[in-house]
Amino acid sequence: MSKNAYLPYYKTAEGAYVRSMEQYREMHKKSIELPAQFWSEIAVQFHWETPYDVDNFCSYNFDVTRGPVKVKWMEGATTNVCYNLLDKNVRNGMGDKVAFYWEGNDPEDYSKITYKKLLEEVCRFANVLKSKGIVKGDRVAIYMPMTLEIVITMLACARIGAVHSIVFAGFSSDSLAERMADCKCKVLVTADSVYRGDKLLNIKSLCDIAMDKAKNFGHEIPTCIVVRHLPRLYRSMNTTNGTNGSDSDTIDLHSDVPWTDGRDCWWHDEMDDVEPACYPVWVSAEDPLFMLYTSGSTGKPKGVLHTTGGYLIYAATTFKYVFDYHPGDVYWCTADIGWITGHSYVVYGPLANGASSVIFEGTPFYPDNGRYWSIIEKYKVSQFYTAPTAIRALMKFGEEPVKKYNLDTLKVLGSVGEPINPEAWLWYYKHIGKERCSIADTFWQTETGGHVITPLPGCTPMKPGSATFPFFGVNPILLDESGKEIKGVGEGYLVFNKPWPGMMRTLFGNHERYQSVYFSKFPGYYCTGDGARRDEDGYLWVTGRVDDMLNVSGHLMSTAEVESVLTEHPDVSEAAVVSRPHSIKGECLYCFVTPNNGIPFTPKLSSELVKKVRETIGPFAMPDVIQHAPGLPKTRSGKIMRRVLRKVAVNDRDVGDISTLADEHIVEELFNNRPEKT
Ligand code: 6R9
Repeated sequence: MSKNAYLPYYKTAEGAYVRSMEQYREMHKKSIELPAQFWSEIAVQFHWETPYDVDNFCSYNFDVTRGPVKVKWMEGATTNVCYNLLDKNVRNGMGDKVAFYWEGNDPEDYSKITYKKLLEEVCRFANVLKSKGIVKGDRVAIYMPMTLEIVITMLACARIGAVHSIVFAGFSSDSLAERMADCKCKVLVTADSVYRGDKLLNIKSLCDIAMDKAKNFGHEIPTCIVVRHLPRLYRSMNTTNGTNGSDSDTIDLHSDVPWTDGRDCWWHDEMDDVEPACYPVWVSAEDPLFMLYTSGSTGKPKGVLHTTGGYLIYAATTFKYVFDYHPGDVYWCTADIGWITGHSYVVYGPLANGASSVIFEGTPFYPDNGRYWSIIEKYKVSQFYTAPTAIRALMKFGEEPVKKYNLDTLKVLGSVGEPINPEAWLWYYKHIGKERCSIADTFWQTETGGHVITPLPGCTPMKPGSATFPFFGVNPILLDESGKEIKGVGEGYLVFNKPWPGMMRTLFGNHERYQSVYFSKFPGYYCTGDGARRDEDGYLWVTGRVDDMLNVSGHLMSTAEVESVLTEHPDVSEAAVVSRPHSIKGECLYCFVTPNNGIPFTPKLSSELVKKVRETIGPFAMPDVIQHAPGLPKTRSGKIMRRVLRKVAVNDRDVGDISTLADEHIVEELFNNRPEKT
């Protein structure tokens, strides 16, 4: 093993599900060679109303030249995901166990819900949906903050076989309208307003605009159900901050919310007089469970469709092994439920394992920069799952905010969303995990449904920045441009040649596009669109989207590689690198750099960075431009929108659609900050 590998903390502690690389390799081998046997031994823990047939467990075709692409698991079996997440756990004596600790934006605002209570609420809301005419197969759009009601809505859909389509409650009204019209939802479930930090967002007004706009796309939404979240917030804002809503007693909250009679109704009114029991609808293993839009670099967003049986067993199994979740642990994933990470690892995976988790509504910076660490202490969190962008943002404030809290309960630290640069990895490992926690750098996508490349905490020696090895059932392959397999050490397109249970089945209403986006580049393979490198120990290093590659004077390199060098500098908080056309080199490097809090951007810093890249990667990688970036254009899930940076680099203001950015103003600022005035 390479001297750079970090040993997992479980190496010395008994009790992990997978305790050695030998055991991992054996299990992985079985999952690839005997998938039906491997997965049916897992599926047996769940309830199947009509049993699956082990001899016809999985069928698929990945090769477009041989007919339509298809992926099917446990076809013919019937089940209900909600039943498996709630009824089954309640029946097994876990009714009084806490399913979720809810922590509001304001630290004074918190509550919890047990499995039994959650089941009752879900049944109630399933009955509400039924009363609105929702039946199996209908789509329900959800645009909600991180509340317990969003979970209740998802599971109520699953209970009656309806398909939820969540749109992250930070997307613009245009994005919401387009997605609602595309999935032709019959109901929209939302909330009146929400506070993010100290900013009040009027969600319902935005939904009204979106519902109007959807009509322009030819789709009218007959019903909108609204959670009254605002009074809860006014109440809490009063206790901590006298300037916010201090007149809340005198405000008529109902009349403050824009309302269309006949279409809009309050959640609490509807929930008042419905039965707390609802018989689950048994659906086929291949019936849809949910759809979730993910943006493509071109064209309309893609409605990724996940089905029932395979997704259930995959979300459950990845959650159990990747976080090594044991009864008694408290797990916390900071992702918004509006992203796939929230679907699989706030809701479906944890509940399928009978876990207790934290749901957090707020931001890491409110009321101060220690909020994440205070929540870990408060709930005695044992597994914590967040994104590199959050880690880097918090690193900026140094160790002081961390030191105030007791983080001794932590065992596993997860990372997701983009490659984690070694600098951030090491900070996470040292200052949050105190060098005794395992880090799970989980590579996956909306399309994969669950983790596909990830270390396992009990066994995988870690290397900072590497997602390491495939999860069970996943067979990663690297291909070169001509489609030839790269065996051993090398870098290429990351693809898979066989399905795992949790992968997407189609793009909603557009199987053609599904085939052309994911299966046409290399017939016979699912193409992730990411590049990866395999090192001499067989470790996989995901280098980022293939369209984020740079070719400088014939040297191919990934933007992630250069960014990782830049962020190693002690004064740098974040960096993003794009390529710019160059008359001699073909392409050159244009770097955007955000210094740490309080550190000025100086010519000295700039030349140190140029030198550092040159020395670490090589003279060919020497950046042509280092530009000061007070902030980077990020989507609301934290991914850097590099196509915007490429426009800044060439001073082309035709930046295209930037509605999915968390802060659109930063784009103008970057144009104004260009060091070259041409
Ligand atoms: C789960 C999620 C998917 C894209 C993916 C890749 C990047 C995610 C990563 C990672 C390197 C990791 N990505 N996790 N890259 N290491 N651990 O983020 O889904 O929003 O669909 O994004 O994110 O580029 O292709 P999604």
